Amino acid sequence: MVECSILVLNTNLINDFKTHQSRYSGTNYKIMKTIKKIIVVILAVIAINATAQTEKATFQCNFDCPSCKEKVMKNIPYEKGVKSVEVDYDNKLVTIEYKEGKNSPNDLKAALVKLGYNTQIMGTPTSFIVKGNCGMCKNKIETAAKSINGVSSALWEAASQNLTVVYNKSTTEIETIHKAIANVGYDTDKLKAEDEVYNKLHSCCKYDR
Ligand SMILES: [Cu+2]
Repeated sequence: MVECSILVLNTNLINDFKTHQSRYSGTNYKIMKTIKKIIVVILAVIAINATAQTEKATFQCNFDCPSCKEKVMKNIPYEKGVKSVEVDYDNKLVTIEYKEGKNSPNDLKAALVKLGYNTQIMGTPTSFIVKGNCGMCKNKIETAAKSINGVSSALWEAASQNLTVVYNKSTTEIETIHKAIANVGYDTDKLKAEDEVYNKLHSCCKYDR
């Protein structure tokens, strides 16, 4: 009789375990499914962030001592969407790279003002190749670029053939800047100067083409 009841109890225990086990594995399955969904969402967010366009903006600030640079480098990276900060102390320029849609030149300007600087938005910095040889070329290339309304700075380097312009996107288009440079005889990586204009260049300025 006693043995019999133990046997019944055991059978009950086994059945109980079986039902629990199936219930647990059901729960596990649901958890796994949820985890999978979460992972897919996380991966999607990472992918979106990785492909998010970045934008650059350059600002002029009234720096008066080298610690200004440190202050900007220390604080601006904490602003929304900021990916990198460069300070050109000599020219009192700050260039900030940020994720498009996460921040704006106006908000970044406000952040610099909050740090105590009188700040002007210069525009978007862009670099492209312009062919040339000497100091005379440099002068003509930079002057042509700066003659366009909305271009706040232009710097050409003979060694790298690289021109960096800072321009206001709402005032001018990059194509206009290329055109102005080609018009004075210099080939850019997007636009070739007319042969007629190139031929009129000073002999020392006739770059290889
Ligand atoms: Cu030249």
